[in-house]
Amino acid sequence: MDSFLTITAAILLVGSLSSTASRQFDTECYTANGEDYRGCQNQTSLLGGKPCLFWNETFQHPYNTLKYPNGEGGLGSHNYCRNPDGDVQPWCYIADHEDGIYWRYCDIPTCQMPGNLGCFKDSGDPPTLTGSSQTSNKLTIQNCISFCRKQRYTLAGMESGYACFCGNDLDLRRHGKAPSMECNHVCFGDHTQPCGGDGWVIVFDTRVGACGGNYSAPSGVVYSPDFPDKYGAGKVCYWTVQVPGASVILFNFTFFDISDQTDMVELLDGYTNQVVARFDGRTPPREVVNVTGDFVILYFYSDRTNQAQGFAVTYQGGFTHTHTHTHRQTHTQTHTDRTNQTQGFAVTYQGKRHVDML
Ligand SMILES: [Ca+2]
Repeated sequence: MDSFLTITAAILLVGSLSSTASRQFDTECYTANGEDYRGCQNQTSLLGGKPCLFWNETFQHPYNTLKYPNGEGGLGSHNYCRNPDGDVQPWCYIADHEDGIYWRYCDIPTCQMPGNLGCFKDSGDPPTLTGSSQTSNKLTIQNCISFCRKQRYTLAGMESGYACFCGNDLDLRRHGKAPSMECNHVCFGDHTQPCGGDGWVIVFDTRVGACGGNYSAPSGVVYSPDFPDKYGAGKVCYWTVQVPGASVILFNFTFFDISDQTDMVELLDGYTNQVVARFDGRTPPREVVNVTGDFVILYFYSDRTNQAQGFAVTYQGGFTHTHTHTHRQTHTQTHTDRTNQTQGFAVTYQGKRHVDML
């Protein structure tokens, strides 16, 4: 826990030093179905939702802490929404039964993977996304994204579990965002993924799950090839992350599922091609990786056997020279911490303020 707090403090410090990095990744979920959600929403929706039952009291149901005593699926002595069974979104048991249903999905505004742009009304005439389309009884989020990406569309939308629409532009004012629950019909090709609803389209950025790309924004997220599907066999992918003016780039693997040690992710110095860090099924990332400089290459390789879901990695450039807006006392403090930080993760910032920000 100490090292986790330390890392978090370091990220926050770098974040606060950066004048241009936006906080675009306030999400608590990096998977499409929120299986990684570990937040604290304990009702089915924030407005007028039903209260969730405690997982250590739901012994009459299949998911409870007696059956899963070691925190599997994020269960514990709490009543927070979770997705322990690979459903399309987090859910919880509720006290009242309606038509024999004793559980409900949770609409969690803070749980939306980067690249999922949201759920939108589709009246069909004209469709919300006006490019190519196809239908498939094997539809998954990624095979729709790939279909659209190959035709150079920037957006891919899934509807009713089997329809895929492509487009380049989404008029948010005209189409108005809907709660995630409207878009949680299962994908016909993968029942753990949400693929829109009847008259509702779930829209993704087609960069999600691409094999390679170039990133230059101050912060961003890179997903493994084919995410949220399993990565394919025999993949060799390179992404460049070049943040002009950054003195350091931090990489945080928010999701990591690689099942063997022949598949791997590496971070290389973009100028020297030296490997800075290497991770595989046996050596998963355990802390934030801090790469000095402004240019990093992310590399992924998979062999022919044992595919898994892959990874989500966020990056954040650090700009050590931009502290003109900080107050003098803070300035001295950040300067000291920054010096420590470039030597690794030696920052021990134990202020409660940072804990609260978690
Ligand atoms: Ca493999």
